[in-house]
Amino acid sequence: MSPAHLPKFAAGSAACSVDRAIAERDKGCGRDAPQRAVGRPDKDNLVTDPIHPQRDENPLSDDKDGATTAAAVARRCSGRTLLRRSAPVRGGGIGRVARTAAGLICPAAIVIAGCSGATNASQSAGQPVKGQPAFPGAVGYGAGSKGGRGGQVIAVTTLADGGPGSLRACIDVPGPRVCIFRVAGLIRFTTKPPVIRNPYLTIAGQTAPGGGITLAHEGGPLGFTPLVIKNSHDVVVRHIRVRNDRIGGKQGSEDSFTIENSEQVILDHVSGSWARDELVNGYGDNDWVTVSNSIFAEGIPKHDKCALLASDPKGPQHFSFIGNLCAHNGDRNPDVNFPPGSCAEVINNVFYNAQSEFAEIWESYGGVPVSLIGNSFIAGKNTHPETIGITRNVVGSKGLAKVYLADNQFEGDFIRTSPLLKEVEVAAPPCPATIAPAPAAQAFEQVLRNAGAFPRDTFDRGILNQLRDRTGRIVRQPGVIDEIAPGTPYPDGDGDGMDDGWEWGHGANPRRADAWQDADGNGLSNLDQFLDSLSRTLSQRNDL
Ligand SMILES: [Ca+2]
Ligand SMILES: [Ca+2]
Ligand SMILES: [Ca+2]
Ligand SMILES: [Ca+2]
Repeated sequence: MSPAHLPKFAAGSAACSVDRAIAERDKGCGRDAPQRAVGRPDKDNLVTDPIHPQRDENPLSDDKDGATTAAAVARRCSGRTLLRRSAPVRGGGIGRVARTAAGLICPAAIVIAGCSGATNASQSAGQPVKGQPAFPGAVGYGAGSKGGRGGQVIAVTTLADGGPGSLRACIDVPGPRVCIFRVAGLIRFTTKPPVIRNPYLTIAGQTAPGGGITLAHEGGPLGFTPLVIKNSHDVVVRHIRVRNDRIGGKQGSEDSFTIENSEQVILDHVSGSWARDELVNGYGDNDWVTVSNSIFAEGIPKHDKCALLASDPKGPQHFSFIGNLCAHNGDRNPDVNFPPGSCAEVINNVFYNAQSEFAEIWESYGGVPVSLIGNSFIAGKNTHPETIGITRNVVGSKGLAKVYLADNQFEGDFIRTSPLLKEVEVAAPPCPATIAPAPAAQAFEQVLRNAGAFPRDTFDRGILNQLRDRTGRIVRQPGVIDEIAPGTPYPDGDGDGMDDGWEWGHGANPRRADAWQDADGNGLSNLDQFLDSLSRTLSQRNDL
C-alpha cells in the first residue's frame, strides 16, 4: 500500500489514549489481573455479564430449551463474574463468593472492579464473554453462541432453493447442526427465503469450494430478507454473502440480514449489499449478539442504511459491532438505540462515505449506554460539510444516553461529533468492552485485510479498493452479482464435514465420522478446529 493510501486521519488523541491504556494494563488492570488480559476467553469456565439488571430477574430456566447457556448463567449472576463450581479460583483476586441455586459461584464483585476507576482500564483489558467461544477468535457479546456444536453435520450439495441437500433443508432441520457446503455459487431463493427458527445452527460458508456462497431472493412479492434469524438462539453464520440484486415487494422486509427476537447470535465475516432496508438489522427482543468482521456496502436509497442495531427493542440487550466496514450508506452507520441496562459497543469499525450521518445515538427507549472506541469515520464523495460523524438524536428522547468515546478518528470535511453529545458523554465505558480495542489506525488496516466473507468476491474487493482510494459513491440501483467460481469440494469420504487430508494431518480418522471428537486433545473438537483453520486460511489470503 502506498503512503497515499494510508489513512489520512486528523490529529487526535489516539496515541495518548493507547499509551494510557497500556500504562493501565501494566499497572495490573490487564496483564496481572485475575482474568486474561486480552481477547480470548479463559478455559476456566468463567462467565461474565458486565451489567444487566433487568435480565437478572429472569430465572435460569427461562433460557430456551432449558439449556444452561452462558447467557443464562450470566443473567443469573448479573453484574458479577461466575465460576462453575469445579473451576479453580485463579490469581487470588476473585474475592468473596456467593453460591447460587444453580450450583454456581458468583463473586461478590466483578473482577475488573479493581480497575474500574480508570477510564482506560477496560480498553486495555477487555472483558470477553466467558464460556467456550463459538469459534477461536469469536468476539463480542455473541461469542458464547453454541451454534450447532455437537450436532449433525449436514452437507449442502445443491444451490437449489429447497429440497434434499439444500441450504434451506439444513436450516429447517431441528436440533444442533452444522451446514457445510459441497457446492459454491449463488443460492437464489425462488420462494420465500427460509427463516432460521430452529436453534443451534452453524452455517459454515468457509467450507464452500471455489468462490463461496452468495444468497439472494427472487425479487417481487417473495423478495424478502435472504437471511433471517427469528425467535431463535445459538446461531453462528460465517463467510456468507447476501446480495439483494432484485427489488422485493416490500421495502421494510428487505434487509440483507435480520436478527429478530433471538439470542446468542454471531454474524462473522459476512457481506451484505443493495438492501432497500437496512443491510443488517436487529429487531425486537434480541440479546447477546455480535456482528463482526463484515462488510455492509451500497444500501439502496432512499433507505440506504448500514446497520440498525436495535429496532423496537423489548428490553436491554448486549450487542457488539466490531471490526466491520459500512461503506456508501447515507446514514445508520450504525444506529444505536437501546434501552437503559443495555451494553452496546461499537469498536474498531470503519465507516466510509456517509451522507446525512455516520453513527446515530438515539434515546427513544430511555437512553442507550454505548461505547464507541477505535472507529474510523471517513468522508467520501457523498459526505458533505453538514454530515455528522457521531450524532445524538434527541427527537422523542425518553432519557439520556451514556456515550463513551475513545480513539475515534475522523477524516474529511464534516461535523465530527454533534454538540449535543457533550451532555451525555461519560468518562468511562458504561460496560467494560468485551475486547481490547486496537488503535483506530490499526483497526482500519485490519478491516481492509480481514473484513467480509471469504473468498472475497469482485464486489467486496471493489468496495475495499474504493475505501483505500477514497473513491466510489452511493449507488441508486442494485448491481449485478459476480460470477462465482464453482471450484472442487475437498474430499470428505466419511461425510463428517472435514477434509480427509486435513484429518490425516491432525490425528482425526478420515474413515470415521469423528467431527466432535478432539483428536489432539487441545480442547477444540476436530470440526471446530477444521472450520477455524479454513476461515483463517481464507481470510489470511491477500484478497484485495
Ligand atoms: Ca429492517
Ligand atoms: Ca472427512
Ligand atoms: Ca473423520
Ligand atoms: Ca482438537
